[in-house]
Amino acid sequence: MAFDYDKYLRTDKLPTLWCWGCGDGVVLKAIIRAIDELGWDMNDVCVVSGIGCSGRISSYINCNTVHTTHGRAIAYATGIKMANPDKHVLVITGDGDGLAIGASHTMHGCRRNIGLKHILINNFIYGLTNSQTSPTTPRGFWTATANYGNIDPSFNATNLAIAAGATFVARGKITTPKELTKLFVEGFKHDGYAFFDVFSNCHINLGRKNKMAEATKMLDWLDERTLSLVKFNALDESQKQGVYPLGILHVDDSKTEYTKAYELVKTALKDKKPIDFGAIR
Ligand SMILES: Cc1ncc(C[n+]2csc(CCOP(=O)(O)OP(=O)(O)O)c2C)c(N)n1
Repeated sequence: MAFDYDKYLRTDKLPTLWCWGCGDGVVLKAIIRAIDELGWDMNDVCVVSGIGCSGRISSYINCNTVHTTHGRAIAYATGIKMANPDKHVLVITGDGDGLAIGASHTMHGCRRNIGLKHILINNFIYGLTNSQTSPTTPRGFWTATANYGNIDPSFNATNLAIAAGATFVARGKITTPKELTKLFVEGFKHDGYAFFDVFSNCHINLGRKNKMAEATKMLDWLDERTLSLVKFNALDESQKQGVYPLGILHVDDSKTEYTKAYELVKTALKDKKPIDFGAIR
């Protein structure tokens, strides 16, 4: 039997505003499949997004949603999770949203290890606003703000998340949606900050302006620059430049999730006793 996506969608909002073939739809479907597999009640799910093409996901999924301001989704989501620790709070950002204007929020969400599920849809460009350089735009690419080619080095989002303290860090891509769904299932179960760097396409505002005239060329480009973690680890350091490992890259179950640490603050206040810092890892 065909999977019933309509059960999880605001069908009155369709068709989407996304360009035909945009990876944002693949990510939305993978999120829905993962939620379905986990058997979550949509009343217990909150999807928080920033501004960008990626941010439109919160308009289409049928649960509690907040479409916030550009770069501030993690801040809103932090407040929502603090007030509702038992709810599943997913955050959707673009690479501009989560790594440029909102980079510090991403870092501090990771540092606190608050139990958000942060899906960063990485299409290597500011898509919605027509091709400005983002922190992940590859060097040499034409953008609207780098007409002679981007000179900035490109951010590795998963390295940033691991260094900042996220306790579940993974990379997936839209050309392998089943694997992406599996990553979401694993990360959504994680009790701490789960960060997903999801490589996606923007064939309209990046690909076709960078010698990838056909939409599928950008999908090929995504596949050429990604490989399994096992294969990646077998490469020499010099061969690792410009290629990115896929899969679960980092898990640390030993750290206390932030809302659980905050319970100790509440107890200390109630009992008028010092916080038991020995209980926080
Ligand atoms: C404070 C603020 N600054 C700038 C903008 C304009 N703006 C909207 S979306 C966007 C970038 C979108 O790029 P990205 O976050 O990578 O998401 P994508 O559209 O590619 O999914 C910008 C600069 C805004 N809405 N608000």
